[in-house]
Amino acid sequence: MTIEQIIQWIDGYTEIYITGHIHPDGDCVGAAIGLRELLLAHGIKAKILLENPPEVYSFLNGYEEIIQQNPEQVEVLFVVDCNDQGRFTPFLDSYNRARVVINIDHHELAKGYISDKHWVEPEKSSTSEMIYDLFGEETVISKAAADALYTGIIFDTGGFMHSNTQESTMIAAGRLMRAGADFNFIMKRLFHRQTVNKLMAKKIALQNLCFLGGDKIAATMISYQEMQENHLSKEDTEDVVHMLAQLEEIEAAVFAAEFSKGNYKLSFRSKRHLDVCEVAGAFGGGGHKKAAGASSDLPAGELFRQIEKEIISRL
Ligand SMILES: [Mn+2]
Repeated sequence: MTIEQIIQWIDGYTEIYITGHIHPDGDCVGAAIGLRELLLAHGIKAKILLENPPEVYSFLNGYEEIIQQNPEQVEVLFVVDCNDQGRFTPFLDSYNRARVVINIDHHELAKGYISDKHWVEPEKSSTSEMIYDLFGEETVISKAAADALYTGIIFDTGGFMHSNTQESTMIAAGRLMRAGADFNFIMKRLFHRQTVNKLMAKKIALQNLCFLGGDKIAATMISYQEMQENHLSKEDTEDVVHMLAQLEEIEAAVFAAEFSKGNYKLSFRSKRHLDVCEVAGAFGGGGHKKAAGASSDLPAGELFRQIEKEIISRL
């Protein structure tokens, strides 16, 4: 894919927006800001639509201009890092009204998801790495784009730790560093920023920890009531599944977070061969082989019994 091709797709349109998935993460925010900067380098102005972009990304140049409501007029809607129209519900209205929907993602598109144009590369570490590729050799990478794309890459690779990290990822990171990405600041901000609330989330998760499937699965949850009582946000809980996935003895880690009453956001991690994307698929979700997510309205006890069954049948 080239930026010239994408520019052809949007030729003649002026109301251009970029959105991503609900609960936007580092790759989603990074890819959106990076794409906005790339379009700007080609004289095209685009605006970003994301619901509740996490405060941890507020250092990125462009964060302040993120819009949270559907705009009056949308002609082109870029959708980054999101493979399913069920995952950008706040902006479904913009999706329905856009003349051209362009999907850019490193997840396989979900069945039934309709976009006018799509560019999908499942072997890429992150959508941000794909946007980096679009810059090509000729386009100058602004500092804003470098910080944003670096953020997206290290978010999705866990700081170059996950197996999705490739030679191309490191080359991209090196060039982003040369373009001025604040690499050590970003790494510390994303992965080594402890807060009392994050520690409380881990404490509750450890209190609720149990082992399922003959101790092959480490599972925990944080209930809606625990979220409320401890004033925890979704961001405060994001280290929990990683903490469990560090356990040497297990095959899978599962974290169920009841962010809204009666609905559990599920995070799955695989240690070795288990494909948790398939497990998440059994609950209507998806993701990658080693990291996936879903959501469920089942009561906690029943939910964990089903999760155990789905995982054990695949081990
Ligand atoms: Mn991603």
